Amino acid sequence: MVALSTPTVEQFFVKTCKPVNPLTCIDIPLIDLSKPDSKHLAVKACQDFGFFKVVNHGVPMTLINELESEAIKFFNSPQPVKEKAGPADPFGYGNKNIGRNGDIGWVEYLLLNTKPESHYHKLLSIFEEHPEKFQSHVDEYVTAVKNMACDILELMADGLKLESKNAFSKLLMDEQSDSVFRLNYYPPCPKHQEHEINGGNLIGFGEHTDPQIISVLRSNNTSGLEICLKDGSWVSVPPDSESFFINVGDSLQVMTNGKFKSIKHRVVANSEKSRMSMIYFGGPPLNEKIAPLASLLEREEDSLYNEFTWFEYKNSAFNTALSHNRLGLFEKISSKI
Ligand code: GA4
Repeated sequence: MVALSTPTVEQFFVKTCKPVNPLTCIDIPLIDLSKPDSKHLAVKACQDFGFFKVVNHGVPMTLINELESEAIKFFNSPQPVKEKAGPADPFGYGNKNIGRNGDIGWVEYLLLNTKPESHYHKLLSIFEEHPEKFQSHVDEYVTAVKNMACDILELMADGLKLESKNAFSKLLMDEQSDSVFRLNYYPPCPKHQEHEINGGNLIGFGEHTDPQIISVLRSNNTSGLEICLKDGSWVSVPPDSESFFINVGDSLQVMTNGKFKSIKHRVVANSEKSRMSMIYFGGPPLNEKIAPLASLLEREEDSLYNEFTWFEYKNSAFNTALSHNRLGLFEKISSKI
């Protein structure tokens, strides 16, 4: 059990990584969902990076903007009002403390269960005036983004030539799918002298991979998101409020026997502008067995992972620190030699 005390500014510096500047420049893979050739590009992006940007996604900007402005209104409300919706374990409002293992970041957030109506009691205390409006925008947004995530997962399955196109998407479509929706608000961080001296940045959300199958992120136009390339260098992702960014999660890496990469990413805080992001984490039902798909194992190729249920993985993941290599525990010994 970790005691939660108020963190000092020094604790937020990125200490563990190579200097952040100058960042490597790469072109983030771009998938246009209106183009038929996108399945090959999506597969390549998942193999090379585990990350890509999506345009022509069909999610209405009005819905995105409405939800964003309601969320901003919430994060700008007085601290005691926000605290009424905390703590964020397992769901609710969180401030600087992330997870249960002592991680901190320059971030405030709302963690919500995606099952419709499941938050109504907590939302009642946050949105004293119109909780139902916020709830219905969350439900509508989550449904739209989940549908897009399923289209993308079907595109991937098609690109991988799987017989069942819904091998991945059926896990999100299942009524018991254990998915999560997160609103992250990164207030402008204090300018700090050390900031200039050691070239470090205040950390908004520390480096980690996402445990689920797929993550769908949308942010405002404030930068901060960085992804880690295979050579360990960090790349800043130019924000684009009209597009979505997709991450491969640990569970999809396992189902593809490591062909798709679960990407390490983080968010650095910005001293000029606030950053607001909304992320849908598409997860399988708790009792779902996660293992490499038999049809994806090439002849004589060994499975790299021991089978686990999502419940087992989630339990183990939630007891680790953010930057922990969570999949390591489930790798087959033979594949480590
Ligand atoms: C990362 C992805 C999602 O934001 C999240 C996070 C969760 C949390 O904030 O409680 C975790 C983190 C995330 C992985 C390791 C554990 C659990 C914080 C943490 C230290 C909601 C999730 O599913 O896993």
